[in-house]
Amino acid sequence: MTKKINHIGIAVKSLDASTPFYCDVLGMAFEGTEEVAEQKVRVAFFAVGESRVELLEPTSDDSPVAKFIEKNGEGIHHLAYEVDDIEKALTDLRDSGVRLIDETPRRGAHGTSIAFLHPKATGGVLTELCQPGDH
Ligand code: CMX
Repeated sequence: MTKKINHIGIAVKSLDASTPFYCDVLGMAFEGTEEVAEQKVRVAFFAVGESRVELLEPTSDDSPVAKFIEKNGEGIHHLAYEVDDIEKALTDLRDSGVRLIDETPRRGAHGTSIAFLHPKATGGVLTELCQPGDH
């Protein structure tokens, strides 16, 4: 079902403040920013081999990422696995009794389809399934 790690999501207070560390210190290639309105975040991607680091900055106080930072501070927020067929993956997980946050896929960055599994069902790791879009 899972093919590879698509990205690791890291919650930050400010993309502008965090970007230089990933670009200038770690030397990762910056791939751009995008607002994901439905998730109330602005994201920036940095390439690491065929995977990415995704920095997540909340765009409102009721963003899930704002709540995460308030409780935990900045840090690793989620792990995203790439799948070929997210609808089938969700059906299989539901049939296996895994607690889903998203029963159906939502729109993620870069035209992806995404869905989250509840951290209480995954050993404490907020887990995202991610099916790439056409671009
Ligand atoms: N990783 C691991 N555990 C987490 C977590 C995270 N990122 N976020 C919350 N939890 C845990 C909490 O610690 C808490 O555990 P305890 O009850 O033991 O304290 C439990 O989950 C419930 O958390 P909460 O703080 O009460 O928060 P909510 O229930 O309101 O929401 C969650 C938690 C995961 C359901 C919610 O954040 C969500 O729906 N997330 C999916 C969407 C999302 O995160 N979008 C942002 C990224 C979008 C993108 O990448 O494009």
